[in-house]
Amino acid sequence: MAKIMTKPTQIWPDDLAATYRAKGYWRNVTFGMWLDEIAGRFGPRLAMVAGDSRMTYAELRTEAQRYAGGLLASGLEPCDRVLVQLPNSARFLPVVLGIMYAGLIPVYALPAHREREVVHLASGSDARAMICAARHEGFEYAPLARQALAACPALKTAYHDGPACDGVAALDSLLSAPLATPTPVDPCDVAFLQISGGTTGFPKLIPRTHNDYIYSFEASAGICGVTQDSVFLTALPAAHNFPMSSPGYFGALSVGATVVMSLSPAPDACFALIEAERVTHTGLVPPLALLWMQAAAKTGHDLSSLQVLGVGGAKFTPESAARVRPTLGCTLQQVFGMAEGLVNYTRLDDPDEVIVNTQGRPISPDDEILLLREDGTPVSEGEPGILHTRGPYTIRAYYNAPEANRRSFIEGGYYCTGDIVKRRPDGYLEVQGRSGDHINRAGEKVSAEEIEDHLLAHEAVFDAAVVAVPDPFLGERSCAFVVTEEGKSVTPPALKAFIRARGIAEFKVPDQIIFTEAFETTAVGKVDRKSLRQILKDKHFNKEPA
Ligand code: J2J
Repeated sequence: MAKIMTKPTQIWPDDLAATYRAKGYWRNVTFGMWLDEIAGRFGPRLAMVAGDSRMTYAELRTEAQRYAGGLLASGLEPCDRVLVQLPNSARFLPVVLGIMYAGLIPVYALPAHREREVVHLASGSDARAMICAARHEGFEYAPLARQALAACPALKTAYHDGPACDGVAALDSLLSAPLATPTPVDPCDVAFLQISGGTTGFPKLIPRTHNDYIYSFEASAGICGVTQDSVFLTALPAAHNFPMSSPGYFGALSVGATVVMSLSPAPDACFALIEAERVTHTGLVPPLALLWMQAAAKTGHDLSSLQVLGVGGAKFTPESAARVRPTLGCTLQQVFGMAEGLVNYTRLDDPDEVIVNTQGRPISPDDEILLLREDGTPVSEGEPGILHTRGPYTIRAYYNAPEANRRSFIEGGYYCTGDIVKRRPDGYLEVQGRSGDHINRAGEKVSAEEIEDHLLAHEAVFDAAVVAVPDPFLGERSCAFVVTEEGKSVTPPALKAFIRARGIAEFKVPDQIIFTEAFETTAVGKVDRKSLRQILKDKHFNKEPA
């Protein structure tokens, strides 16, 4: 029986949608139209530098139009999903823009994802095609593409950035006659599916619309001071929401700036690009910002072009924040955002105290913020609470996930971020922690539950609980507490190897494994997972040694 494919949607209530339109947030422009707009306005200017490739806006559009033509000629139809797993190469922008120009929907996978995640994302989105690298950081993607083709019946074709080989087509074979105009789609329709940093099981799919997303990065470009003369460096993996839109390469392209793609976020690679291309703006997660600050003290590269460093994805401590200007010579902009929508920025002209101590305030005057206690009642002024939000670019539902939607959205359509936040009298937010159980490992969110499930699949594992532990380099690392089956044993390296072999991204493999006799129970029986994780964490990491 043919599987019923549900077209992704994202719907705001009529009254709010009318407000967002009336206030000019939603311009009624699709990504295809937007590409035509920027190519029309900035045609001969340099749009992208990636490795040896340098493309003007006009060339970027033509290249995207050629992919669009090829994708439609291959039999894909508007709204079909195309899984994209590309590093920050010269292919990334023309491919994703081409997909959207054709009216197709990209689904963003990270280059670090392996069989489990790729199969989950492809099958969860009913992707009909997949586009990946040939090789990145020593990993060959063709075998992964073959695994996905075998596991996902809807997935018909995989293309990689290399010559055709054994069931995987060459990406170049898609470069055909350019599609002259964008496939007409509704700007309220879903433009792409982004992955959530989820707290439960596998990542959920986040449907973002043309209208809401274009608003978020165009407004961000203004807030981040990106202009036609700016040069934006994409240092973080391009599939992440942060480098995509806060202000990201899309924000930079929206104002005619140049985007530089770096295959690695490491200081040596990026510093050389900053010097060579006179980079003015970039964004980093805190552990990388620390690494850059350390490296800057010793570098021979000229970093003087750098004007703004955005830091977000995880909490940046005030101590580290205060060191940005002295070490890198640029303005720090703290960014507290999420792929589901809401993004907060400190403003470039804010006093140092605000830039150092807060995670900013929302992009939009119509971003609504609710801080609630665990019991759902609003906090009193200045008291920390769980951040709930709705607004012109925050989703109202995940794709095809009724359970998660019941948990993550409350009455009025507010999204429950799970972040514990304090709002200062000046409206700026300070992130204090979170209520959800995930590990924020250098900005990559790892679900405790997902890793526990992998551990439980080992025949020697009776029970497992994964917790986040503060780490001086990563911000947080993962620690798995494991109870073995009676009479069975396994070593930490063997357990790590087992998890790796299940085909998951390396950043999800537990950093630390502690074997323990049995898990805590209370007088009334087993405690819930959340409390258990907290008990284990307190016992092993938070208590002063006796
Ligand atoms: C503390 N926690 C933060 C910050 C995100 C811009 C920037 C980041 C993301 C991102 C993004 C934080 N301090 N400054 O999409 O557009 C944690 C929170 C949040 C979660 C979202 C963007 N900035 N976080 O990190 O979807 O817990 O998006 O809810 O990956 O990261 O993760 P993600």
